[in-house]
Amino acid sequence: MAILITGASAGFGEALCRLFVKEGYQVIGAARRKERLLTLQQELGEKFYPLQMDVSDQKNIDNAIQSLPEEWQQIELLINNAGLALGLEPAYQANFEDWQCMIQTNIIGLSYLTHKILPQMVERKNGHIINIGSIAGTYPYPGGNVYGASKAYVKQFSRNLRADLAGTNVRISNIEPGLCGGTEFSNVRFKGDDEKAAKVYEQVKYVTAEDIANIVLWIFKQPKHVNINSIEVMPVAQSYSALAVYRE
Ligand code: NDP
Ligand code: 8X3
Repeated sequence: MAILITGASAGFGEALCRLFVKEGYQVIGAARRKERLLTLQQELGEKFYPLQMDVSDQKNIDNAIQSLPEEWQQIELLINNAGLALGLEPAYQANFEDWQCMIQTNIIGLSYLTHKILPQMVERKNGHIINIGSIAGTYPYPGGNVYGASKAYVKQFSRNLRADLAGTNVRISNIEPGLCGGTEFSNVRFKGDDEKAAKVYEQVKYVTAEDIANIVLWIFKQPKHVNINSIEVMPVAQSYSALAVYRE
């Protein structure tokens, strides 16, 4: 049985691959950048299978999953981690192509892969899907528009999956991280403006990819009769602020 981790070429996904291989699991790491996956394979060895897959393209998902050798086809844990935010402009200035890309990746890609893998889990009466949502799916912020909405989808989709999966033994969890640094998230959001990206993490003791990987492993290692529905995690340095009031 294998663990399928999307978004394995960077950030959370890369840390997840390292941790799960270290724990002795067979790990399929999926992403678009094959060379990154091959470098990871050199580090992790035969327990790691690099799978080039673009989750925003359904045909590509079909082909990638079909290409898996037989001994890698049984998935006991799917970690839907691949995702992105693009831009931080207000909705009236945002680029619609960015919105489409986030919807295609964070919503449609995640749903399609889930739809593809779920039946084998239900048939075996054993499986677990861990989605990577975000605090942005709960707390709105200026410029979060479609990114936050896509993560709200992940939250509610996870809950509704639980409703459908009652009696199947298949577990569903949603992790909602806040400010996490050391990944490419903000470099992607700001489209390669690395200086702007670095400012997001300045003088903050942020949550790391390794912290998230440890939480995912803990969720998965709970006894099979225990389902962690959701976990919201922030750095201690991040907290709430008052609702904004616009004064004329
Ligand atoms: P990174 O940008 O570091 O990593 C994102 C990963 O997703 C990369 O491996 C990238 O690989 C992959 N990816 C993106 N688009 C696609 C695609 N179309 N097909 C396949 N893979 C894709 O980000 P993080 O590790 O920080 O984020 C991981 C997840 O966690 C995301 O869903 C993000 O929304 C969420 N998150 C992040 C937070 C943070 O503060 N960092 C906080 C809350 C949630 P490649 O480009 O090679 O395809
Ligand atoms: C990433 C966290 O607050 O930048 O999902 O949206 S945030």
